[in-house]
Amino acid sequence: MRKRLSACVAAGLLVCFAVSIAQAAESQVKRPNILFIIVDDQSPFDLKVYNDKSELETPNIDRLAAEGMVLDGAYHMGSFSGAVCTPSRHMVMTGRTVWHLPIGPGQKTCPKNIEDNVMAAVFNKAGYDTMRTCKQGNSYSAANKKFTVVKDATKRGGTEESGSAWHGKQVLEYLDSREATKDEDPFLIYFGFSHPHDTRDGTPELLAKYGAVNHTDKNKLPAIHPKQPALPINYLAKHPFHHGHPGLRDEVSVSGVWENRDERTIRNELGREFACSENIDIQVGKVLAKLEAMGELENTYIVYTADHGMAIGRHGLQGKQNLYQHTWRVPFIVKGPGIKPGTRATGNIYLLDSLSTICDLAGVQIPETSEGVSFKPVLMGEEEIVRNTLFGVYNGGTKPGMRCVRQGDWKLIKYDVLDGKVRETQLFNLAENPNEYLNEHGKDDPKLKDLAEDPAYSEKLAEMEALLLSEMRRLDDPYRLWNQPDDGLPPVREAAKPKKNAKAKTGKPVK
Ligand SMILES: [Ca+2]
Ligand SMILES: [Ca+2]
Repeated sequence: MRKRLSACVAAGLLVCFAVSIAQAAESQVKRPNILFIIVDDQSPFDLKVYNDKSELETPNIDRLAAEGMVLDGAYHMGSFSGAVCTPSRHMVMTGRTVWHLPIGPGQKTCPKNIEDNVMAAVFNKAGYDTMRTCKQGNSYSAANKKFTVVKDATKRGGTEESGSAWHGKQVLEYLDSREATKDEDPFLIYFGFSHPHDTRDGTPELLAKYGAVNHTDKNKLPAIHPKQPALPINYLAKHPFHHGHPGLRDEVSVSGVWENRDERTIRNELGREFACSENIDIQVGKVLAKLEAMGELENTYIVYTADHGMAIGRHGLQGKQNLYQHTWRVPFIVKGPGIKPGTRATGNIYLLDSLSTICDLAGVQIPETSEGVSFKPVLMGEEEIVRNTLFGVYNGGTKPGMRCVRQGDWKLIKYDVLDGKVRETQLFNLAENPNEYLNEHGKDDPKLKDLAEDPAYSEKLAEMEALLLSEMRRLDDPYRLWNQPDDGLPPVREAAKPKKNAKAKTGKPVK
């Protein structure tokens, strides 16, 4: 009897053992899915995970953060065009740096075969099913077309059909069809939204929640409402000097804001932004629930990010054409296999690192044309950062434009615009002054201001100036600022087409 019992136990154990081996083998062959969520124009400081004072409610994004990792140092490298979306989305699709894109002043350095090496092309070759939905325009259409299933349309309305729910529906229907056909291939879904980019027409319920209205009368100010979000912490009624892009759409003609920077306008517009952002969160929640129901949630890397940040009253600015932290930084949250829940890291990543990183996570070969750095080691808790120095540019207006550089706690921003009429330098210690308060914010604490004019920091300023120049040289910035050597650079011809026999350069990881 005893013998029989132990034989039974042994047999049972054997079965268990065999089952767990089979499960292990299955999980080894089952490659992870990628769900890449990218919203249009969102400051990280709108989200509670980056700013606990924010009134925006995003339970599903909070859930991603609680089950994954939040990166505090995620940046977009910048833009040479007022349509900041366009270079940003080229960087996401190619993994190339801002002066090496297939568009813009550095296009002659971009390899001709770049379209075979964009995000969807790479994952198609690796046997992934690829699908996208996103807004149309201000994007990289040749790369977008490479997705096997494309459901693009610009949806910035306040209804199910005209707003963010439409993008969510495309993903849900795609997942339904995979279920119906029992498709077992891994997938890459690029889940883009058209909001919270203006026009920020929210749904009636969410607008009411944030006390906002879809303000359209240019001759009136919107009413103040107690439910509207508070003014941003670094709000100014006016930026202290001209940003250098006369007539810039985002600063003068956004419906509901125009050139107004008063409290009523800004709080109403933030309420609209929040209404649109919460609606996005609702759609994200539906897709997470669907993945869970399909049993795919645990085997999916989910990225949440934006193409760049946004001002909306911060520093007296409204648009995305500046290099303060609210606009240079992007939200970046990743959940997925091997990522410890509820963790944070600095990262020091660029959005353009996304391609190399999702390839690395999926075991897909990183294309040689990508200059991005995989930050998988950060996600796996093995490293805190992937680079020490970060560079940013905005020069879609007058040239050479704005530049910034960050290293450790220190950040330098320079403005050389309007034919030399504006030549400004700002120096911030972000550990002490994370909101980048200027003298105009009127803080009593002498640390809470721009330190560029303070002789006590002249050595630090010189160090940061040298660092900026070295980054501009390293990244092939075709411009120089007033106080930099010209390096014998030829004048930039803005509309230059790539030369027929231009030698293709492959990419190297950019630290
Ligand atoms: Ca955008
Ligand atoms: Ca398939």
